[in-house]
Amino acid sequence: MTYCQRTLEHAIKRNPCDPEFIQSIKEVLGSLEPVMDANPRYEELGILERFIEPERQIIFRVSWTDDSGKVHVNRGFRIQFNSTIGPYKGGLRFHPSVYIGIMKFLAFEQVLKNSLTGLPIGGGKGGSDFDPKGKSDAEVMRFCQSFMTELSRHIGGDLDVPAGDIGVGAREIGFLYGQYKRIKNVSEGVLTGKGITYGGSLVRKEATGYGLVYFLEEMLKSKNLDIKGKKVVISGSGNVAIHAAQKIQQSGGTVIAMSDSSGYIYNPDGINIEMVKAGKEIERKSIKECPFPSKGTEFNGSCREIWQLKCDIALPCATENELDEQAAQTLVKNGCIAVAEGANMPCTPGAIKVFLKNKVLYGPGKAANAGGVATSAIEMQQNSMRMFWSFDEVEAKLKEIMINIYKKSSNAAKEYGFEGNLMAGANIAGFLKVADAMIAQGIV
Ligand code: NDP
Ligand code: 2IT
Repeated sequence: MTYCQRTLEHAIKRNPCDPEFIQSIKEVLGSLEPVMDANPRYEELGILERFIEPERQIIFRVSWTDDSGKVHVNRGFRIQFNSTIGPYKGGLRFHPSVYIGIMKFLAFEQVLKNSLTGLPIGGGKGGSDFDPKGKSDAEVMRFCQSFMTELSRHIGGDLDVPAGDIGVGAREIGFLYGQYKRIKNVSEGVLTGKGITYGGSLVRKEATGYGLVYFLEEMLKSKNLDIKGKKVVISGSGNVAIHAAQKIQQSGGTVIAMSDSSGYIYNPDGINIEMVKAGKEIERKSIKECPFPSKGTEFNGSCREIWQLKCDIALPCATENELDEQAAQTLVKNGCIAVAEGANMPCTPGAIKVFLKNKVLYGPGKAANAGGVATSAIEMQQNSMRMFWSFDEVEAKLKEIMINIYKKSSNAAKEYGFEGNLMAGANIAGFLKVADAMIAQGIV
């Protein structure tokens, strides 16, 4: 058995109830065989065993009262996975499906993603099984205040800097930040995705979706293609999906479908993204309830069937394992040329195999969606300097970072015998920076 295989066995034994975490470890270790062969020091120094073990895992009770005075108890998490190259950094997810296994997989992915950005940020993730859907603003505020009362003991501008993820947007970040400041009595960049009036950065809101499209452009360029005239299917209709859709339109593509957990909307001539944005982001409705003023827009009540639509490009931007092997085969059969992941781990291992086998351009989430956290790091830079950069300045930095991530992933793939496989390249490039810094810092 190789070092990577032994490490996987070890991980499975130690995390028997965390399938998503094992899935993400397995994918990464699958790319690292040639790296371990080329440098036996990694094994001598136990790098992989250390790399897959979170530095710290925090689980806490979050009690809060609803508007009728009834008491509720949720579970809060923060996984501080790896701080070798900088403070822990990564989002908070509020969704009923949250449990420790999802938190660990997201934090593990974040370590590699943050390394790829080239910026000094370590990896972490957190959240709660609290469901913000259907709650009043006052209930969300009380929950956020209770959550932060405990979390504030464990985070800080130079220690651990959370941000948003599923179910955590501008409203939640505002409530969380207000409570942190009240408890700690300091104004520091302890969260990113803050409002523009109190330390937020321009472009952070748009960054994951825009960055995804910049990455996609690089993927297409490698085959002398571009976005103009392409039909694009995007799953999800949250922060990532909406801004990816906007950028696709600006680049001359047509977004023919978007979804949420209630189903998907489809219009072969292009859907009205501003209406989706208004309905989902401002009115907090489900996509089923959004008005569809553009003629010919249809609704289908099964969100997973979105991949059956014929398209040139697919951008999964909702959640993990939302695109399986069968969906991948349908996309290939329908002539899809590129898939770039806005979500974290949205394609199952079976789906990825289908894409690679059929030479569909495939952009893995840890590279393709890194624009969000990269712009978070740019927000941290501005906070540390007490500066505020213009939209154009931040967007130019984001674009450069995405192009560099593409180059790093593509070059690492080539160097280690995986030419054309951006997943392997992203895993290798992300790993090498952290692993070498771990070696420099001794056995810790
Ligand atoms: P949002 O909460 O803004 O939107 C999430 C979207 O995905 C909604 O349309 C939601 O539908 C849908 N969705 C969520 N869970 C499910 C599910 N189990 N089944 C079907 N649909 C689902 O989150 P984001 O846009 O921020 O996040 C989307 C993805 O992108 C996540 O994987 C996240 O980890 C990843 N990501 C986010 C970044 C960011 O900066 N925000 C950065 C990098 C990655 P509904 O409204 O019906 O619940
Ligand atoms: O998955 C992710 O990269 C995010 N949710 C963004 C993390 C961040 O700290 O901006």
